Amino acid sequence: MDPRGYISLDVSSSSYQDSPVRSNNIWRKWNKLSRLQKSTLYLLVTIIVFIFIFTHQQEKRGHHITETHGKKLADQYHEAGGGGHQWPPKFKENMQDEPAVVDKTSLAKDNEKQNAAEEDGDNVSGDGGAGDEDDFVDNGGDSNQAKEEDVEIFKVKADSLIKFKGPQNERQRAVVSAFKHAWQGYRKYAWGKDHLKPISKTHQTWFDLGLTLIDSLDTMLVMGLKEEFKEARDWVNENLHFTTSKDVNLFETTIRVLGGLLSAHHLTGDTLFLQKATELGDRMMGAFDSVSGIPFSDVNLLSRSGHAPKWSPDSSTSEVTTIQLEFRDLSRLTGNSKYEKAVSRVSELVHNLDKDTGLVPIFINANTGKFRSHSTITMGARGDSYYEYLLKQWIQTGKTIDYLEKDYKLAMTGVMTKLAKRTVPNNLLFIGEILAGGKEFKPKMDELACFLPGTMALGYRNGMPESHLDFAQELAYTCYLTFARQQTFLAPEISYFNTATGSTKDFYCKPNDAHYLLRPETIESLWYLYYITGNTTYQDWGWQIFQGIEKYTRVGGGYTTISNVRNPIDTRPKDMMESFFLGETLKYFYLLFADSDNHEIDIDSWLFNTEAHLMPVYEN
Ligand code: DMJ
Repeated sequence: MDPRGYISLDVSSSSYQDSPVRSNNIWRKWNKLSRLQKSTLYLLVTIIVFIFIFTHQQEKRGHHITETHGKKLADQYHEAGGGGHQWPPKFKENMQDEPAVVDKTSLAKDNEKQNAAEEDGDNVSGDGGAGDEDDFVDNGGDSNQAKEEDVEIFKVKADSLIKFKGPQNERQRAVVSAFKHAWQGYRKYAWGKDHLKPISKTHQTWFDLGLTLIDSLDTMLVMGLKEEFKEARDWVNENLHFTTSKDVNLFETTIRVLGGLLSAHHLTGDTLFLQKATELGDRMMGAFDSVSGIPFSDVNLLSRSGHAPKWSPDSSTSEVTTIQLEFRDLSRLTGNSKYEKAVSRVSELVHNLDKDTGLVPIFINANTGKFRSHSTITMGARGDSYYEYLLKQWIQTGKTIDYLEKDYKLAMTGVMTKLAKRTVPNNLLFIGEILAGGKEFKPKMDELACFLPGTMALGYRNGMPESHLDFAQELAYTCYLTFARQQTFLAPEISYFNTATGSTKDFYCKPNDAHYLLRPETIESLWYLYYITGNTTYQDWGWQIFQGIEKYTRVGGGYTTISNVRNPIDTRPKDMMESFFLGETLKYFYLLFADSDNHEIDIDSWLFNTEAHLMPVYEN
């Protein structure tokens, strides 16, 4: 014992050098210690060890507490309808003004684990039958199956919600007022139904999925119509169910409903839309259960089984190749890769089929996986959006899938060399069709084909040759003229072009093709061209067409398709307002009329699906 009353441990002479001499010294000193000194040292060491173990335990318990708390939050979130797939819940529940940074990295990581569990035969999404409540059950414990290095990370280019300002000029205000008129009619006479019949003031049912309401959701957001949007959102929450035994068209339901819901989710962060989109996506997966992997055109949402349409054994080529943006986006939002895998396979199968300079016949068989030989090649109905989605898929995936770019480029060469011709007398550019396996050229162009200038301009924006932009501008002019040369300033569904020497008229339309269905394609192309070139002539052309729509299609109950664009005093209204009029036509008008310094949607970060619903561009 130290005379000063302390237990003194003299370690000052200890050397830090590791030598036998040093060990002997320590041992000698230890032996010199009294029993009390030794016991005190034992006690000290024991206390240090105890403190170490205790601290470590606390740390572990801390993690456990966080996990339990997290699980509770997840449960509450799920009970509140938040969608158990999204843990942690990074998305905002409702439309809010400040931007939300969406952490899709952690979302994808979490859900990739679910994929691993599913692939191991543990199907947590409960595909077993109709109305399966387990579709949104949190995957909970099975998550440790995924290896960190297997996780694929998908990042979007845009990292925040867009703040839409509402109309900024007279033309935009006129479009919003048109939208409100259409919406009021729909709200009053056809609420929650597929389409408004604005003259008889009743409704039309196609798939019974509230098509007009869902097609309109993101248009209302773009136009800043918050009140209307909120009411529609409530309808989706309370009334959008997919449990009726109804055959729906896979393509139409995907581009309008799945696309509309995903877009509303992207623009608001509201998980309700993603929850509904996921349920719909799950119910449509049965369409892919064919021998070849090419989907059937129809699927029953209750039984989840797919089948060919009643009128043909085949699916349309454009339909099976125009579902990829939406299903891929759904996979990346939910982290469940099954949707993307199914549609990527379709694209790959079509990629591997023989084509004429990249051009595809319009029918394909779901069982054989082959094109119907000798079917028509066209940029119009049943062919159109195959080409559009080659380009847009390539952009969507950060330009990482080479065959999409190659197929698109080759197809555009095919368009320019095989389908494009010029009229007599004015040398106007148009695109016709190839019939009977290449034996016949038909100088006929659908209004639907007028999407092509917009797509080619977008391609140019993304690195395609300047000749594509030149081609797009010329073709857009012809499309514009199909409107401008009618007294109603509205285009017919189909135009025929004269190429024979001595012709006095560039194009004409047949009585049976003289209807205008409120279609958007030309307006869509004008918008892309205005955005990309800055040329305000495209706005002026659009404004003229808008006047035609106001004058000849507006009726008390909304807007109607008409049977005859050729005679202003005998337009023969058809009593039908198509959902794409609100989803596409009015949206593209509104965007087209934006002032040049006020493009609210950055087209390098966002894509429009073929129904004008917004999908983010991913970096890979
Ligand atoms: C829309 O449903 C889509 O744009 C589709 O790609 C083609 N047809 C209509 C609009 O005309």
